Amino acid sequence: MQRTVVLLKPDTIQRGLIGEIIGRLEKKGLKLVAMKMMICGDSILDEHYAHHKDKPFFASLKKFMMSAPLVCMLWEGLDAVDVVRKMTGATNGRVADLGSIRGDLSNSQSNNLIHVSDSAESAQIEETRFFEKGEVFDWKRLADEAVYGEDEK
Ligand code: FUP
Repeated sequence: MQRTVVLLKPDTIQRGLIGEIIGRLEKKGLKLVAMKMMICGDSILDEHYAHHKDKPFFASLKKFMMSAPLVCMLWEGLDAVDVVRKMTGATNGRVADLGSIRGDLSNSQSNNLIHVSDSAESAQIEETRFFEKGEVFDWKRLADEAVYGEDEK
């Protein structure tokens, strides 16, 4: 099984959409293995958005990400990175496909509700960036029997 990092951004908490987004991930059959609230500081955001540090929107992106707590989660499943990325949709909520989280719930490029890992490699880096080992739970989910076929587990 693969794990992917999901961060619910300040607009999600401000708009009362935490339950809606978590509900979609649960209903898809993904397994929650870590969850906490966190207010990000400068250094973690500099690291997390290093690929955008020279972009004109970098300062406002950081300000937005520090404006309220994030809900940080780790979700597990077969091909979890690709599955959750597809459920999330394109960066800009105005062009993201309907049916995706951003396409259905966001109308903005910056306030797009959710961050998800974009590859298996970044999922591992982001897991250690946002979680201590003791915050990740290895638990037996009975629903796995129903969610996956015998040959997939
Ligand atoms: P994504 O992988 O879809 O989360 O998008 P990126 O990693 O490219 O961008 C990270 C965040 O930067 C986005 F979620 C929102 C913000 N951003 C802007 O505010 N303006 C832009 O033009 C591009 C990204």
